[in-house]
Amino acid sequence: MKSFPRYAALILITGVLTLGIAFAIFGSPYAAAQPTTAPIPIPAGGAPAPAGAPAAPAAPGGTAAPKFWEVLANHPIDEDGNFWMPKSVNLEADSTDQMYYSVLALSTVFFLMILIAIVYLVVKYRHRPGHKAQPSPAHHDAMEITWTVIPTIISVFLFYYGWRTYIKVVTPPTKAIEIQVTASKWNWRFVHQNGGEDSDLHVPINQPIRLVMTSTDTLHAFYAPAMRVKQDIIPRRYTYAWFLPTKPGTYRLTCAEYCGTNHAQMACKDTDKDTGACLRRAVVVVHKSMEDYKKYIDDVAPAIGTTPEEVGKKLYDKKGCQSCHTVDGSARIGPTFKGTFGKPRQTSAGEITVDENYIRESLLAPNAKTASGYPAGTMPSFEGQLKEVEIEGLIAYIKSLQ
Ligand code: HEC
Ligand SMILES: [Cu+2]
Repeated sequence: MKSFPRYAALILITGVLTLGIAFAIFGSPYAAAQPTTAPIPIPAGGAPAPAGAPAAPAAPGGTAAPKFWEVLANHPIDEDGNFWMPKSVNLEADSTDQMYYSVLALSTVFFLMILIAIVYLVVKYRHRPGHKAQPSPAHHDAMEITWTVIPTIISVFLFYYGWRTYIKVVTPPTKAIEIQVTASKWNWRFVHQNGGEDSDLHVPINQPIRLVMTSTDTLHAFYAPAMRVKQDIIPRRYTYAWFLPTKPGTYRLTCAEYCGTNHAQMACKDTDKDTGACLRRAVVVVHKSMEDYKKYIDDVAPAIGTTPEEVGKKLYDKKGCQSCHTVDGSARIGPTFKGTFGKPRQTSAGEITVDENYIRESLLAPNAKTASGYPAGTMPSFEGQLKEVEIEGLIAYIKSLQ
């Protein structure tokens, strides 16, 4: 085996044979793409709250008792795992994990083999008195064929396995529970099939979940480590991700594409007043049953029959106002909403009074008058994103915060 063409031929033949055998045993990589789980359709249209429904029971302290899904979302992260990564709770990611651990094991074995050989040979053939350097043999056919054929088989098999896994990951099932995802600076918006929306992602167990994602501003990325899903989100374009959750719980959800100041705190729910650190980030909640998921989406369905103030309070959370504003009097990137209504405010257009018209203008054309002492051009325009009743709701909510 002295010539290059012979080596090339050896690698080619071994490679093609390995690939052929992999196809014969495991089938086409594309065949694995369609998940077998039957999807459950979600009924369209949210259940409106009955007119005159009694208010939620008040907890001691005057605040409404948290809903079951709020309790789940506020629950500490449930992920367990090992030194390498959190345990996968996505059925479709198991093959990815197997691949990862196989490659890790293979690399370890080869690393140790080579390392031991090097140490052994360095010691054995070290320079010492009475020993002369000897010319090394130029070729050893059996050895060269061995170290060509075995690595070729391993690499081609890994290639096949990776191909198959990749196809599975990038081909979302056409029938799945579909959730629209809009990423923005700095919020997540998950809209369910009944129109219900939230900045946490809630999904049922044992169902394929398909995310249809876009961004309103810059690049973001959806990353749920326990689901092994990481996908860029691109403005003016849809990208997809999908997973099949297998274990109820509360899991991490982060943005994995640097998108500005609050990148690490997209849809932060609770900020430490002193340090500004985020105390509760957005999460993925896997509900223990389809019934619980349905109850949840009914709860977050577009509100009919709630007071404008309640609508505004909900929107404050859902539209991500809380990533720049507060309701407790402390300033964030933007002014607090507490105690501002009816008060004078210095703006780029002189002193004005914070009233309904000013709030409306701030929502739809935020740059018309910029509050002095705050960065201009930071407040996003919600033009086209808020219904009339929602603008009213936000105004009513800000008004109520005296
Ligand atoms: C990306 C950060 C950001 C987000 C998100 C955001 N705002 Fe603002 N907002 C600002 C900044 C900064 C200002 C002050 C500068 C200005 O007036 O443009 C401001 C100003 C305002 C004002 C004028 C307040 C005053 O006292 O002068 C109102 C009202 C307002 N925002 C409402 C909202 C509402 C309601 C939402 C959610 C639907 C929201 N904002 C989301 C950054 C943000
Ligand atoms: Cu982001």
